[in-house]
Amino acid sequence: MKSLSALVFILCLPLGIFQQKDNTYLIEECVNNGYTQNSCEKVFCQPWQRCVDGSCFCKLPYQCPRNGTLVCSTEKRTLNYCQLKSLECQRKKSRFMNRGRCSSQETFQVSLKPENATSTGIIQVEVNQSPKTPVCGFNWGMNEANVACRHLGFPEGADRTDTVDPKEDSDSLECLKARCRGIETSLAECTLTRVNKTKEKVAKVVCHTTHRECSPREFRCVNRKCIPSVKTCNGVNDCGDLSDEVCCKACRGKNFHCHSDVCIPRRYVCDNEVDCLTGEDETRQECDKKRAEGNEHSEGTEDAEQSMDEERRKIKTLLPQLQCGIANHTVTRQKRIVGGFTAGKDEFPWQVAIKDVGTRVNCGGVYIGGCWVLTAAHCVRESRAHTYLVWTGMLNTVKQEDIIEAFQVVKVIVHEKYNTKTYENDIALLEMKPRDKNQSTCYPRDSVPVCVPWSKYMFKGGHQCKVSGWGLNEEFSTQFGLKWGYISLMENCSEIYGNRYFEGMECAGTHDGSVDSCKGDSGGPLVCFDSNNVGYVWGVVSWGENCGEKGHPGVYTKVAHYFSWIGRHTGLNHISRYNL
Ligand code: 4AZ
Repeated sequence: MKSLSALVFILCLPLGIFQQKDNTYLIEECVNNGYTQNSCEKVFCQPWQRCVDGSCFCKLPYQCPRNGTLVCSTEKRTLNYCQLKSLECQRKKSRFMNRGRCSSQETFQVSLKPENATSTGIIQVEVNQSPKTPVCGFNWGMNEANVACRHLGFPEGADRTDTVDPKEDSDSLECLKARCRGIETSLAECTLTRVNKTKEKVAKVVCHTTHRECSPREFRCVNRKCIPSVKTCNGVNDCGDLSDEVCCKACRGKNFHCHSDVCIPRRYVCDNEVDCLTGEDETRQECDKKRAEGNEHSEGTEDAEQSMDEERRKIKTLLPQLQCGIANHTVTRQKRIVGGFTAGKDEFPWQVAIKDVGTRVNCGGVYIGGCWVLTAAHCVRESRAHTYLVWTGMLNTVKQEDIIEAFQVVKVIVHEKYNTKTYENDIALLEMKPRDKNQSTCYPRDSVPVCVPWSKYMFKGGHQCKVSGWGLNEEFSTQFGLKWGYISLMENCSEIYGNRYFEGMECAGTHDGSVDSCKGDSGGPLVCFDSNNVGYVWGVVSWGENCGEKGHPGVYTKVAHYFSWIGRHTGLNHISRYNL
């Protein structure tokens, strides 16, 4: 007996430690940041919200698209769905009641059974004075339970779901099948289908009321609920605030892992709505893969029009989107930046050259829209604004092609914390002067703005991106034609450059140093492409230990780190690709 218990002890000990931390799925440093469904560095905001400094904030109703389905609020006001959600988002009491204009008959009430229950019981719905109907136990999951609890006034949602035998509820011959996305605040926003209840179980919830310590085998949600650790990274929003799905190394089961380390359910893949920040859930490749697996999840589409989810998607498509990051991808494979290729026309339509009076072009820059150019702080001085010219539409610095335009610079904004010794915050904005006096914007011909990344989670180590510029090549000779090359993002910059590496910097290069930026490329762009080939300026060429040396990648200013800084100066509307 003694030896057996010792054996059990030995077997259980490592298992216990393993389960306690659950390092297989969760990323601890990320969990510590407390990300939720409101963290736009991880997920898209709702269409009635917008992203400011990494969090989703409520829009004002007038910022909603005008057309859209009219709905009725619990306060009996007729407005469109986005307007209603924006009002509700701002913590006004009113919420969704039904589709269509308000009329006198409509009601929608949710209650618990037994009547004296406060937070636990069977869910009953009363639509338009019809008798109270229980919700079916079929497909009753955490998404639905969280919505039901929110509806009942428990903002954190449910602790558990449960189903009970119909025997306990003999007075109803029907039940309502509920299907929610999980972000709704009222059961009326979900798809509700009335079905004959023969042997069906009915839905029961335990709504979250008091906070408690979580056990070692539980995950503590940001909203302080405890959920079993095995339910993290499973594509289901068990927490109700999504905090169990946004810091995942990998996803359980067949659920989909976004580059931003968010797990989304398999059924969101190839559903015509982009869920991952960089669009990888809607690529041809993923759609083909899903089709090959067969349509296991075809149910739920037939009555989708009843839920407000479809309307939410429609609103998304009606929101304006910034046109940025689209280039020609005709690869001109002409030999030989260091170890790169010569660029063809329209391949880098955001690349600009910055020319100081009386000197050659010695810095690059990148057009981000409006009259704004992003460059390195070490390339410019605020006091010399009037001496700079921004050349756009240029490929060759000696051939004076007629596509080239020169813009004067009205303002240079160098980052307030730029350090000339350490190159910390090596970033600056140039405001060009519109050539036409009557115009307030610049529209450089043959130029396309690059998109500005709003989240540091959009691209990560190993991703191949394009760096471009007129800097020195591998023979250290001056280049006249624009050169470019593929380099990979690296996450071990602090190991390479030690105390010379600071937050807001990023290393990128090739393992053998064969492709690199060099003197003269400074201020120019390192552009990463998302799954739809939309380009984002991930880095600005800043510094490095020599050029093209193995083990010494180039160092770039990490643009995502400065998104708010850029937005503060240019106006967020100029640089936000989504949710204007
Ligand atoms: C420079 O001197 C410079 N290899 C730019 C980039 C790199 C090194 C030096 C990165 O402007």
